[in-house]
Amino acid sequence: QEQQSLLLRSASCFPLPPGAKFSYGTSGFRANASLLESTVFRVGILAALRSIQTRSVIGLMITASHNEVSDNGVKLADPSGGMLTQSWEPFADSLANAPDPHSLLQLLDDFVKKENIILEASPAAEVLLGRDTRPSGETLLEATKQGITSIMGATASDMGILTTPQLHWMVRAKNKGIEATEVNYYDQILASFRCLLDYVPQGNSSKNVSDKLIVDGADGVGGEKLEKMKTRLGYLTIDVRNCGDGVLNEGVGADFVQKEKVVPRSFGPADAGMRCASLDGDADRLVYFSVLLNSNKIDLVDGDKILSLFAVFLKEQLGILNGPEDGKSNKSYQPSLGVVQTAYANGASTDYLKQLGLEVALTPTGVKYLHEKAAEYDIGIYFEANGHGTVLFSDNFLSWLEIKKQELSLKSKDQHKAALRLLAVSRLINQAVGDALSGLFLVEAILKHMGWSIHKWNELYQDLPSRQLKVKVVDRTAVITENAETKVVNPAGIQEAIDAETVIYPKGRCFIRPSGTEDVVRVYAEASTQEAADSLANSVVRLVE
Ligand code: NG1
Ligand code: ZN
Repeated sequence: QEQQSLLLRSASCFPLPPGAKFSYGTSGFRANASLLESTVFRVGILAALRSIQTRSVIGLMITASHNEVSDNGVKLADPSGGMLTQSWEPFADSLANAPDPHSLLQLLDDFVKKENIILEASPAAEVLLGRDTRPSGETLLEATKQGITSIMGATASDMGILTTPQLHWMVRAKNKGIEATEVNYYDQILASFRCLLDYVPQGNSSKNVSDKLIVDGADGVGGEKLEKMKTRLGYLTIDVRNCGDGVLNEGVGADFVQKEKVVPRSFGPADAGMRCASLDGDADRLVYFSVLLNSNKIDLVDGDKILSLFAVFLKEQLGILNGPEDGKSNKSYQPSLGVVQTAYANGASTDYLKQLGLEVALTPTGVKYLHEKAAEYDIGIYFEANGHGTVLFSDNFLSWLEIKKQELSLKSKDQHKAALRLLAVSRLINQAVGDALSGLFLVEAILKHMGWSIHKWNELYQDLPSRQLKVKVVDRTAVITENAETKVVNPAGIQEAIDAETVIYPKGRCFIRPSGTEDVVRVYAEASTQEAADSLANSVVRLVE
């Protein structure tokens, strides 16, 4: 009773804006910030319920990533640090769209019964809160706290301004009983980074890899955080630009750089040839690039190539670990290594990875699908072409490595080092979600290990020319796909028409899918020349219209 009146009272302070319709997509709820107070209040309630049900700490992040600064958004992190379970998404939708406090209460009542969530006798619930640098974040955070505390016994712990992956990392750590402050995050990343540097092969440590990295912080939270880590890097000097003085995501950031293939603001001809990286607004995406001579164009090193670099390195280390001296005892356990991509991965990257002898799995677009698939391997590497990705290590494999490490310390120096490197990678790279900062330090450590410049790295394979277009349609849900979005099953006949266009072009590949975040159907085409890729994409756009 007391609980009900508390909910009714607080809900009446956050009315639903007229005409608004919210949907919990692959990136949570997103909209113009002025529309979101009722949404974040309700997601606060949802987070408290999830915490009670799972008896764990839940994360709530306020961000709209690479969207313009006037937008904002909210998403939840589950106890493992991953995305909110898909089974709760429909309830999140109905909750966000409930027209008034009474219907909200009714929905909550029904859901709590259905899910067997016992509010009265429930243990304390805790929700960790984070937000990016958007000015609207402060007010939205207050509304969120009201939502959380309108469930009796639930507390909100405000972790301040964070990158999205930092919050996910904290949730994961806290639920494992590990200390989970921002400083712990930096300590863990930097300690494992330095460990990898300690084991760089001697022949390579002297190679001429530039000690300087220039980073575009997208005028968001990532640049700020990188500044805090900068002083503890040893050989590496990082020049952070777009660190918050300009407008967030405007002409800057990983999304801009990857889509436009030109230099972000504050970069120019003077940077030609340098190793550069770009983060997105909440620092969960990372791409590298180098500026072309006398031009504002760039050579893009995208998520596919970061994945390939990680794959080469990890495969090499597994090879050393399985070394000849230890052939017998190893037969009992062969760790599995797999990579996961989406249909947007450049075809040249997929060919390259297969040539390396790796198993390449394809999933639909959306981090939750990639992450889930990657978790099936002992070492699972996943990346979207846009730069979101990470490397997952299975608990089994990590325990085995710990034992192996002891064994090998007396036997083989090389194998021992490989074990130490793999353990360091598992601590450096974020196990909860794709993380631009931890990804950046792993890239830097591997380039140093290999003795590779950004150019050498970029030459692992050559990207096939590609074109991505979007078509505004009345109802994007009319397009239904299968086989990881590579084949259209509805409307009938479209796939045959796409195939008929595609065969005209050497190395042609093309698919369409409904966007999960915008009201459009996306068209992706690839072919042996840019003209051919453009032409294929345009023909298929005409088929969709
Ligand atoms: P949609 O709008 O479903 O294509 C976009 C990105 C995804 C992912 C999500 C979430 C492309 C082609 N799509 O999804 O990779 O990042 O946004 O933010 O880049
Ligand atoms: Zn992001």
